Order: sequence, then structure tokens, then C-alpha cells
Amino acid sequence: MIKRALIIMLALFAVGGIISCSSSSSTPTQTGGSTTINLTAQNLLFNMSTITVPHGATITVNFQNNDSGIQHNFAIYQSGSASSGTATGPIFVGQLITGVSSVTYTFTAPSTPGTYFFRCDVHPTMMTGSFIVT
Ligand SMILES: [Cu+2]
Repeated sequence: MIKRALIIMLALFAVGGIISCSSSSSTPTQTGGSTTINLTAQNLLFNMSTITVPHGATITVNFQNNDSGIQHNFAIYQSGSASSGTATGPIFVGQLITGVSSVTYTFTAPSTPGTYFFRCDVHPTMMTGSFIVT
């Protein structure tokens, strides 16, 4: 009789252990949120060469083009090269604006962390940078 009670108690402990274990492992990892970036194009250059955002976040880019009569945009690709002026795998391609003017771009950051490539499509060898997703 005592043995049986002990077995039942052990079984309950085991079940309790499994339940608490699974509940802690199902806690969602933090994603999303929102990030705002103030990006400026001036003298055929961006004011930043690295942009870092959390994966899955809603990204707002306040883009200011200070080059009078010149078109710029902001675009993100899977990969690209400033030396060859090429880029593949578009993730977000912002509309071109002619300076002096500004635009607000909104998009969702990739869900996969990594180092992506951003550039101005009009000046692909001069205006480029790393878009880092953490
Ligand atoms: Cu440009």
C-alpha cells in the first residue's frame, strides 16, 4: 500500500516536471517591435553605412534627399556589391524621390537574422551599406 502511494507520487512528480518543462520551452522568442531610421542622402552619399534592426520588426525609414535635382532611393537586397554595382534578391525597394524632398518608407524586417545589403538603386556603386538583422 505504501509502495503504491509512492509510485503514484513519483508519477505525479514526473507529469509535473514534463508540464513545467514544456511550458517554459514554449515561451515565444521576442520578435517584432518597431524601429525608426533617419536616413539622409547628400552629395551622393548616405549618412550611414550600417543599419541594424531586430528581425521581424516594423521598420520606418524617414528618408531625406538633400541633393537638388538628383534622384535617390533606399532599397534592401539579399546580397550585393558596390564594386560591381549589382544586387540580387530584392527585399524592399523604395520609390525614387528627386531632391530636395523626403519620403517615409515602411516595411517589415526579414525574419532571418543576417547581414543584408542596402543601396540607392540610382547610385549602386557609391551609395551602399550593410543592413544587419539581429
Ligand atoms: Cu542615389
